[in-house]
Amino acid sequence: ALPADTRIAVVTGASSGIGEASARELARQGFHVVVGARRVDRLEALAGEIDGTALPLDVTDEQSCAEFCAALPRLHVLVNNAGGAKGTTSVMDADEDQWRWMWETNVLGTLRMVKGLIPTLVETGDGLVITITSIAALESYDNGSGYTSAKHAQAVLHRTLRGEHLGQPVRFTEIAPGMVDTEFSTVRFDGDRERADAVYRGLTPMEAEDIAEIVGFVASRPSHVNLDQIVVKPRAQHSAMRAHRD
Ligand code: 8X3
Repeated sequence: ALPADTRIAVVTGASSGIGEASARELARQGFHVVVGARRVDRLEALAGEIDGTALPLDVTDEQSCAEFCAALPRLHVLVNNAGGAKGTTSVMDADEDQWRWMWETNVLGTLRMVKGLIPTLVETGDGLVITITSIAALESYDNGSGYTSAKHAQAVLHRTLRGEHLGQPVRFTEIAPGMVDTEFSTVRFDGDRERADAVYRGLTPMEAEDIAEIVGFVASRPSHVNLDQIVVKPRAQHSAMRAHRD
């Protein structure tokens, strides 16, 4: 059972990276954090450390989302963090399975979680939805269309909610990071560490904690303040395709 007198936060994709760091940050701020992800071992270890609750969650699975959401009678903060990229190919060489995975995790995953949890956030009386998009939600780049299109769609879904809930006690913040050194590139390149490491070579990327601190800042603003959109990159990154490397 969830503690009765503590504010509750949900973080999806919480088994590593930005999700895990955000869960730790929200716990530090006094939230009881319900962490969701597929990798239950890592989730349970994390929940133990932050005195939170681990619940299995696969955002690509409707049933899994429904069961997860049903376990939350009240909620203050939802962090839509689950997502990712698979592959880098031109549109002409697009792999439909990779596209399906990216649209399922980033777009439909977010859709399922907001449909499942916004009623609870509103009913609780002071809700906040933070969606972690990407600078890929703001730019297009060669060989990235499966990911950039999914991130654009996820961001537009998120921004639409802001208008559709105007007048209700729920806030909406989009955080769009550039390069963060997490499992992101290892997943994108299917476990190829060499290629993944090359993404961050010669520059200092952001760390998951850099984004988690922003999540914490957003979650600690007073209820009448809505940070709509935060774009954040390493100093050495100008845009998705242009970075300075030593
Ligand atoms: C990923 C952003 O800059 O690593 O979401 O392509 S970047």
